Amino acid sequence: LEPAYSFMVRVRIPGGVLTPEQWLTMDRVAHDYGNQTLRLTTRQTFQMHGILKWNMKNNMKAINEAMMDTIAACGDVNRNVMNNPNPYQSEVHAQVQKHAQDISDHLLPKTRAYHEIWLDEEKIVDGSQAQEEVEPIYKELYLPRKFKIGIAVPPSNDIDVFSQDIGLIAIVEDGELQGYNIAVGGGMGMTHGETDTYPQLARVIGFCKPEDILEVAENIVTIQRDYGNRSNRKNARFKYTVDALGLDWVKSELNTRLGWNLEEERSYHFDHNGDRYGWVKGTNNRWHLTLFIQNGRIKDSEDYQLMTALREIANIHTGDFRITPNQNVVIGNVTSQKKTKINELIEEYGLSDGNRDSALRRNAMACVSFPTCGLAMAESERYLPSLIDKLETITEEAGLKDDEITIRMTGCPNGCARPALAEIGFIGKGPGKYNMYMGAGFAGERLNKLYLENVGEEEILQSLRPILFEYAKERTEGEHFGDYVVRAGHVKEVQSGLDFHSE
Ligand code: SRM
Ligand code: SF4
Repeated sequence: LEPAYSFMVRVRIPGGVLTPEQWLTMDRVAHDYGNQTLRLTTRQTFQMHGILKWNMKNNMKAINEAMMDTIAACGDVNRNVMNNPNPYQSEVHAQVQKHAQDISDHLLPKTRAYHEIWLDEEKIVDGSQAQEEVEPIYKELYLPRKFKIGIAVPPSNDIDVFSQDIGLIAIVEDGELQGYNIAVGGGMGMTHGETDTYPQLARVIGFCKPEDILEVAENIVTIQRDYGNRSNRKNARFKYTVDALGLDWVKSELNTRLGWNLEEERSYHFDHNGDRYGWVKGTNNRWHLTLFIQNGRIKDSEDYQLMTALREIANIHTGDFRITPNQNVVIGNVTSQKKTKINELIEEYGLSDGNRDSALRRNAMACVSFPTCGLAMAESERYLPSLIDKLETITEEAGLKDDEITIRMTGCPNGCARPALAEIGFIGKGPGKYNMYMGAGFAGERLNKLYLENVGEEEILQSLRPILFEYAKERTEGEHFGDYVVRAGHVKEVQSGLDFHSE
């Protein structure tokens, strides 16, 4: 008898945009084959947990029949391409979304192995033919490590553009997309106790026109393919290649490979890296509603029928769904007529558009961690909500109820909820113990710094309480928490990942 091995499946959805029919498919397969929950991820897609080995093939087929797949959602290739769901500027969004989709398609491995294994496509049996299956971009060895690309549309940095291997910043002038600033060498992962591993910010090296974006992305990927560290996996991400060879070298190598030079970077400004909740009207007279989904977990519980509610919305919705980079969902492109019906469902099920939750909670994210993540050292998704309950009591007392402070927690230093870019970050060390970091920029433009090591809940609350009260009293007009704790000297400002571990 074979043991009941169970798997996690991650879907590829560039920019997180899907149709109501696709939403309904995901809902159905989660019930038929998964653990009756869906998990929205920090890279704008779905994960499903608990799929038994003998259900895997049917599960994959059902996803593919709905015109989605799981190709390159994991592995040493380019991962799900992120894009700002941008309900405010729908026309630009459509263009940028197309670029996210094109980059994703262009960098997709060309092998048919996936189709042979999961979709019963006929196998290539002839040896000579098999040898001919060459990956045009990845070649024989693929990349040294995973690779991530995201597009931000200022003023929103919701995709955390500086955490990406390639971060693209859309430059929009007079409502027209001019092109992209190109940032390289960001990433979040590190290993506790190994200071040659660190989170790093991507840095802008230039600008290119929209029509050149595929060529630029491909050539950056091939630089990492050719120069990335293949002997030490812990230093194999592109950020280490960039730091080892230098930004100037990367830029000049890229220009050489392109045969033309990137233009000077254009100016841009980010306001925030979180989501903006509630209804907004887009430029196309359609409405967009961003709903708050705590830590991206979609499930039904006795007092909150979230999964059922979203299914009912999908049943009547004629627009699209957009998974956000902060694990939330936008019900997008809603007509005025459908808006009334959707509002009725929101009321009936008591769904939260963020305004029913505190400013602290709607700016918080946790990675999956226990019980499904094999790399977890401490709780995250299951624990952060109760820590926020306690922090809310403090922020209310301090008069900070409506103040937005970003909090992110991960169960280990891999950084899946991008904790090094949170004004208050918690990174799991062991059961009930976290390293606590403070001082990142509210717009995701600065990393945070270690404040306390290996602390439990009591120490976390005891140490944050006076700082939050002090912040409420001492802050200057509009000053964010992350900026304040740096100014007040609680933590040193981190200019680059190379300073992340310094005293
Ligand atoms: Fe992640 C590995 C979950 C976004 C850095 N990540 C994992 C695995 C697959 C654990 C494993 O390898 O066995 C986790 C599955 C847990 C589970 O039970 O479901 C996992 N990562 C997630 C998700 C679901 C977290 C979430 O709460 O949403 C995110 C899925 C993204 C997606 O849809 O593609 C997720 N992971 C990230 C991000 C954030 C991002 O990409 O914007 C990061 C940091 C950014 C970066 O890559 O630098 C991230 N995950 C990692 C790493 C460390 C990589 C490194 O450079 O060291 C690992 C471990 C590894 O690769 O060896 C990892
Ligand atoms: Fe797992 Fe660590 Fe990623 Fe959390 S940060 S999901 S614990 S790998």
